Formats: sequence, structure tokens, C-alpha cells
Amino acid sequence: MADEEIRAEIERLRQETGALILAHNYQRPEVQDLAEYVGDSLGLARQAAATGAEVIIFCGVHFMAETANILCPDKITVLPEPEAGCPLADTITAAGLRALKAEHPGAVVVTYVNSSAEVKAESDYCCTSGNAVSVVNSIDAPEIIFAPDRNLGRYVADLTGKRLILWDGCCPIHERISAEQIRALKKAHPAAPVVVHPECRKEVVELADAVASTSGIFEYAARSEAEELIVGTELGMYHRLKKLNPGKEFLFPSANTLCPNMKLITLPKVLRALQTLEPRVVVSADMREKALAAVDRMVAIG
Ligand code: CIZ
Repeated sequence: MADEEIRAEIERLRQETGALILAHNYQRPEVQDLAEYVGDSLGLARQAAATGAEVIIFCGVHFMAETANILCPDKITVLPEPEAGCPLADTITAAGLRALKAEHPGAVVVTYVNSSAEVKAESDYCCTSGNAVSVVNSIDAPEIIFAPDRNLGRYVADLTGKRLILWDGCCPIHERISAEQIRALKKAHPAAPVVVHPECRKEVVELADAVASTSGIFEYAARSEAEELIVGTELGMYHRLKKLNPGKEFLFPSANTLCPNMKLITLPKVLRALQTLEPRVVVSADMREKALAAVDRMVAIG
């Protein structure tokens, strides 16, 4: 089937099923263009919770679909590619977190949204890159465990002045962005401000004019008067940055800052998901009950 036919069939099935299609900022351009809403995991979870639709086609990675299912268990959450995981989320297990908690009894646990439902279920607070600083600032405790992203954790510790016990995980895509790449772009485009994601390494963050979540990067790009901006995050962002700011150019450190998991979802897989309403992501009631308090806190501290 040609792409145009697939798009037409997706549209027909979307009307027929009343499904809501959500896409993460790192999805393929053609998948973003299908979606009713494109955003970060918090925005997507909020859309999922607010929709009257009974079916959500979630174009993102597994933990994001799980978070949506935690917030709205009565809706059908379909992840068009079940293998779309997150290597950062995979750096931590519930057993690993329990072992760290046992070493620090009484510590409050803040877990980045990039984690499985079973890890969220072991956590007191969940956070996103956009509200991690506010979440940690709101906690008054002698010890705080921050998991699983060590780069985001270090950035939050620097900004809040709190000593955090960090899990040693990272996003391999953001970790790949080097200070040399940013310096080279700055040298070639001296007027371009640098905005990077807090999952980047410390030496990269130190070169930036702004550090922001994916939503924050869109806001920064819209506000900036610069004609060119250097952007340190996943390359999928280019599509909507350019679409929303056609007069500006966005320079990424390299062509290999691509998350292969995010790119697993394709138009034919979205079509298949609408035809079959499978594969679904379902968090068990027991797990959901344990994870919900942490996720609710994340949603509340926007
Ligand atoms: O929360 C998200 O969607 C992720 C993974 C990053 C961000 O900054 O939006």
C-alpha cells in the first residue's frame, strides 16, 4: 500500500473507532503529522487522561504507554510496536531500586518518568525533565534517591543544591552528544544560542545558554530572536521545530542522535494498530495502585 492510501485508511479507521492518536516529540515526522497531539510524556499522559476517546493509539515507547494506562486504566492503550522500549528505563529494575532503598532507609525516592511501571510502583514521586527541579525542591527529607538518569539527577542536584543519591543510568542518545560537537557548532555559528536537554552530559550542559525538556526547547525556540539555534537532543525534534518556526534553522550535533526505539513506529504499524486494537499495554491493577500516587504527584507538579 502506498503511504497516501495508508494515511487515508488510518483516517477512515480513526473516524470509525473514535481513537485518539498521540505521538511523542521524537517520533518519525510522518507519524507526528498523523497525531491529534504531539508532545512530551507528561503532555501525552495528560491528553490520554483527559480524552473522551475509548481507544488511544500511543506512538511513543513502552513506559509512556504504561504511564497513560496508569492514569486511565479504563481506556484501551495500544502501542503500535511492542518492542519500542527505552534503554534508559531498562537500566533499573524494581529489585535494584528496592536494594538501593534498603541501603538508605527513609530516603524519599524520585523517579524520572523514563522508568517502568514496576519501578514507579517503588517510588514516592515521579517527575519529568520539565518538573524534576520543582519536584525535588518540594521535598523536605534528609536523603533523596534520584533514578534512573544520572545526568538529569546531577543537573537537578546542581540547581537545587540538594545532595541526591543517583542511580547510574543514562540515555545512550543524549550521552552520545559531546562537548566537542557543541563547540564545533558554536565556532561555525557564533550567533546561535545553544539549548540542550538535561539528559546530556555535564560538560555539554555547561556549554548551553539554556537547558530544557523537549517542551521547554519548543518554548525557547519560539521565544528566541536568533535565526539559528544549536539544539542538543534527539533528532526527531527537528521536524516540528522547523514546522513551527519556518524562518529559523536548527542545528543538531550529529545525524546519529536518533533514538532507534522511537523510530520503530511506522505508518503501516499505526494502521495495523487501528485495525486490530493490538498490541495493548495493560498495567496490572496491583501495580497501578502502587504507581499511581507517584504519577499523580508528577501530573500535579506541572
Ligand atoms: O518526558 C519526555 O517526554 C522525555 C522523555 C523528555 C522530555 O524532555 O520531554
